[in-house]
Amino acid sequence: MSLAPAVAERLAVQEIELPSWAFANSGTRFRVFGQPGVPRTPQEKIADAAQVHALTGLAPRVALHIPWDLVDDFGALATFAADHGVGIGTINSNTFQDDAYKLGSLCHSDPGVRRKAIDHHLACVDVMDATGSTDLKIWLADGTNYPGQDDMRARQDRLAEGLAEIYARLGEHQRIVLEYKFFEPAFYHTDVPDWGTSLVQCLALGDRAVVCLDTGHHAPGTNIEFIVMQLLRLRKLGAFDFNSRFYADDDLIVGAADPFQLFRILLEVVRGGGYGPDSGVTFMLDQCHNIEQKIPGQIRSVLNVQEATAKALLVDRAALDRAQRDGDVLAANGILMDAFATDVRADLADWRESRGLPADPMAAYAASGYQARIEAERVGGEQAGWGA
Ligand code: AOS
Ligand code: ZN
Ligand code: ZN
Repeated sequence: MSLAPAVAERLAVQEIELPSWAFANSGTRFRVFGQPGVPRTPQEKIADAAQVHALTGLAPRVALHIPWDLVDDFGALATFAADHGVGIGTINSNTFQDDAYKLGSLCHSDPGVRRKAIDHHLACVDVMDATGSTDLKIWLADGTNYPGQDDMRARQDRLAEGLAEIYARLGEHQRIVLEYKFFEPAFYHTDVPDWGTSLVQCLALGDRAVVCLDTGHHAPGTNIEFIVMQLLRLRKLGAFDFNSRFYADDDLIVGAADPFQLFRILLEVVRGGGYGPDSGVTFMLDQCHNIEQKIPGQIRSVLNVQEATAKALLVDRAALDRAQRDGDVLAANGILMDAFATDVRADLADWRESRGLPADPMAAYAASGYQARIEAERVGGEQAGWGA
């Protein structure tokens, strides 16, 4: 069996952004295990990401994190990326690692801290201007640990004010992508805990403010595909941070914990018009490879997204519509399960070969000698966030 031409064509437009921090050392709060050959500079992270794209054809952009990827000349960094066959994707801000942000950033009760946080975001838009990036991703660690610690309502108002100033600085082609997360690092309340809060803040800003859904940011048992459906219905889904979780915000390889959930999410993406470069929905990974090798970890991740997408595209829509109209519960469910149970791996290998890509990108990377080269050449790679 081979993929229907329509499915093969749609797979060809898939683009998944890689996070620069996935290539750096990372760990838990207990230990960061260093790995040989990890990048020492933003340029080296981009070079590693370019390997993933060269072997899979799926990852044409690298998302940066400011200040982790700070350089003097971002225009030159974009040129460096282009020379390596990739572009600069989403710019991720960081208002969680400075002492000033202990009690929050855009929501902080001190106007001086809020000013610092707003200015940081304005500087991130400068980076977007210099690199051609169109998305400013805002994830806030803001929240409180104890009831009464701060006024939740006032914090929401301060957030709206700060976001409005940042939004006003955006160019016509640029967007704010506001991420939510139900807990951590704050444990009593979080200022953007859920898609509803992100949505109302985005609605107040305007058309170029959209929600980012990180698949690891929900309580266990949450029906994430329902959220995907609703945000697409409202044209307010702007981006995914894909990863897997078993317990909390585990940032594990996407599709590793629950491939069926990933399939169900992608079904709603396809159903709701969220698939493809013109859909307004950016696919990004937000992962850390704490114990596994990083470049193969990213290769596995984009392949997992592609595999789930292929299965979602396989669903016989006409038959499904019919079964749903007829109220045929088992037939409708069976149509989905048939697509999910289809083993598309050999077809995807053929698909890759037909496009001049290696049939098995994992094996091709292992055979490429790249890993041995970076291990020999790079000494002193740092932890994500504290390098560069
Ligand atoms: C944090 O939990 C979020 O997922 C963010 O997307 C964050 O910016 C990312 O993990 C890198 O720090
Ligand atoms: Zn995220
Ligand atoms: Zn997260």
